[in-house]
Amino acid sequence: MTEYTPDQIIEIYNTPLLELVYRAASVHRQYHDPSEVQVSTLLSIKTGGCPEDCAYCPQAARYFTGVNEHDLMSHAEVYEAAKRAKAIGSSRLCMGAAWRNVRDDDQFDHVLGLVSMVNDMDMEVCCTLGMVTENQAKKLANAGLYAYNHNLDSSEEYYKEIISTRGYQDRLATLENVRKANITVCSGGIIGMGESVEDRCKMLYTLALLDPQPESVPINALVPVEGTPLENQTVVDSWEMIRMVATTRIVLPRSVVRLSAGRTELSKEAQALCFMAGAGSIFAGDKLLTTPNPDQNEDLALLNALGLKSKPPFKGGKKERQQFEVDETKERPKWSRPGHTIEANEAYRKNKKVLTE
Ligand code: SAM
Ligand code: DTB
Ligand code: SF4
Repeated sequence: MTEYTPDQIIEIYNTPLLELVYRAASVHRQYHDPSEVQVSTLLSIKTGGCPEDCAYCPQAARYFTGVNEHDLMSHAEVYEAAKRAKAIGSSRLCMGAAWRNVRDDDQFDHVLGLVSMVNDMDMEVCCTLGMVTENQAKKLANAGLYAYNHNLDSSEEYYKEIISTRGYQDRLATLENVRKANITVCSGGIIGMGESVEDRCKMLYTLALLDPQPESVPINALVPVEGTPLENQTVVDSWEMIRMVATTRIVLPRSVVRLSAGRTELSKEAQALCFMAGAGSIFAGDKLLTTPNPDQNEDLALLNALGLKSKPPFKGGKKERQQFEVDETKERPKWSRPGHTIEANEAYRKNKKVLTE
C-alpha cells in the first residue's frame, strides 16, 4: 500500500533539489535516528561465470570483463572476511553469489552452513543468491538468515531492455517467498542504465506496493564495467543520486535507504547530502562484489566529520533460527526465460565481434 501514485512520485522526484532534500530530511527524522548509519559489508562468495545476460553485470559469463571466476568460498575464507567486516564496524555481512537461482544441491547446503556460521558470529546475515523458492527461503531462515537482497533494479518495462534471461514477475515471486520465510527484504535498484525518470519512479512505486514494504532499499548508481553492454554509460550525476535517495526516502518512509554502488564517484559533500536526504546505510570495505568501493578509513573519517555513528546490529546480531518444515518434493520451481531480443545488446555484441576479428 502506498499513498502515492506513479505521477505523484515523479512530481516528488522533480521538486527543486533543496526543497526535496528538506522534505526528505523531515521524513527521515520522523521514522529514523538521523545520527545512525547502518554499515554492511559485501562478500562475493561465488564470483563470475553467471549464465544470465544482465547488461550491467561484470559477472555474466557472456561478457568479457576480466572478472576472475571463483568457486564457492570455504568456511575459513568467509570466517576471516566476516571478522574483518566486524572489525571495521559492519553490523551485517551480505554474501553474494553469481547465480541465476538457488538449486537444492550441495552448494546450497554449503551456503546454509555459511549463514549459520556468520549468524553465530553475532552479525546480521544477508544473502543475494538469485531467485529462491519458498522452501529454499525457509531453509535459509532455519539457518538464521536475517535479510535477503533481491533487487527489482528498474521498472518492469525497462527491465526488458537490460535482461532477457529472466522475468520481472519472478523477481516479485522471490520477494514473496522471502517474506513467507520471515526473512527481512532488501530490494532496490540501479540508476544510470539509460532508464527514464519515469522508470525510476515506477520502480519505487512497485517497491512501495509491497506489503510490508522492504526493510532495506539499496540505491545503486551503475558502475559501468568495460566489457558489459553498458560500459559506455555516462556516470550518474551526483544531483540525480541525491534526488533518487530523497525520493526513495519520502515514498518508502520506514525503509532503510542504502547508498550502494557508485560511491567512489561521489564527493564527500555529495555523500553528505545523500545522508541528509535520508540515506541510512552504506556498504563499507574496499570492494563491493567485484568493483571498488571507497577506502574504509575515508569512510570512517567521513562519518566522523558528519557526526554519524554506525548502528549496532539488530538484537546483538544473532537471529533466532526458524523452525520451518521444508518439503522440497512438493515444489516445482518454474522460473521463466523470456528470451526476447534486446536490440542494444545485439548491436553491442556485433560491434564487439567486428572489433575483435
Ligand atoms: N545473482 C544475484 C542476482 O542477480 O540477484 C545476486 C548478485 S547481483 C550481482 C546483485 C545486484 O548487484 C544486482 O541486482 C544489481 O542491482 C547489482 N549490480 C550488479 N552489477 C552492478 C553494476 N555494474 N553497477 C551497479 N549495480 C550492480
Ligand atoms: C546491491 O543493491 N548492491 C550490491 C548488493 N546489493 C549485492 C552489489 C553492487 C555490485 C556492484 C558491482 C560489483 O561490484 O560487481
Ligand atoms: Fe548473474 Fe546476478 Fe550478475 Fe545477473 S546480476 S549476471 S544474475 S550475478
